[in-house]
Amino acid sequence: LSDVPPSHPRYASLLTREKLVEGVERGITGLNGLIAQGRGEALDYLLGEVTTPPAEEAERAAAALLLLAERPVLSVNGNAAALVPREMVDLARKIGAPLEVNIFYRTEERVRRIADHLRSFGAEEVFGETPDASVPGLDHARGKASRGGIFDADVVFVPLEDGDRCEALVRMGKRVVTVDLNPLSRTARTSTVTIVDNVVRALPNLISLVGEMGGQREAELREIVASYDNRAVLRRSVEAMVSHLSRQFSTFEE
Ligand code: PTJ
Repeated sequence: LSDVPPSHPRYASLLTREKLVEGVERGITGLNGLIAQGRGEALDYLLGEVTTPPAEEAERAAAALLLLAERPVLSVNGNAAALVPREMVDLARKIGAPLEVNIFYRTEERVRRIADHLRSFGAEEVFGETPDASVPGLDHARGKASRGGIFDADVVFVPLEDGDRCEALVRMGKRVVTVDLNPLSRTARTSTVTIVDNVVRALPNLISLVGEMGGQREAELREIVASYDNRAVLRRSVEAMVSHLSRQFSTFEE
């Protein structure tokens, strides 16, 4: 990271910014991705920049859903490609899922660059460059999808997804897992499992959970999914933000 020492208190956050700037320079991340990251950072600050207990619970349910899925697909946009490319490829390999480049501000050039970027990390199956289907209810560019990929998936992992597109996937009968630092976003409220955590923490957590839970019996995984309540988890995520903020404030008052 240019000239910032690892001892800097905001090193992790600065490193994340740098990765996105590099993503923009390489034509992987859209300029809007920088704005989205700014919003994410502010929300992460409210959480205390840690994986909270409700986020951990969501990550466990997400791992169970992905392990149980018959046709899971991991969707990658410009922000995920810049921040967690290696982890997305690793998770895909661990659960035997393809990746699909699925971007909101679509240009064919950026789709190709993201796909190449994922392949440079060893991705074997990357959909998205030649979409041959569309998600009902979305305009042409936003709805592009691939048969064998997102279009046919039963479980879709879509970190940092737009609300409209998330709703459209749910309407198709898919189970949707998202990562979104905003517990109040439409995506957060619509998804089957919403992980309110930074994608840079959520991905490593998911990879270890999938490894850990891979040996569990199917009935146990089903029980984790059945007892999961996304609304309650979102409420606890909001409460985690509120209590973190008031704890922080009381340390100033002392
Ligand atoms: O590459 P593209 O064209 O697909 O564009 C990707 C972005 C993210 C720009 C696009 O999907 C977009 O505009 O997303 P939104 O509607 O801004 O939503 C992104 C959500 O992700 C917001 O609720 C942010 O708070 C949240 N977010 C941003 N950064 C992170 C995050 N959540 C988790 N980890 C982050 N690092």
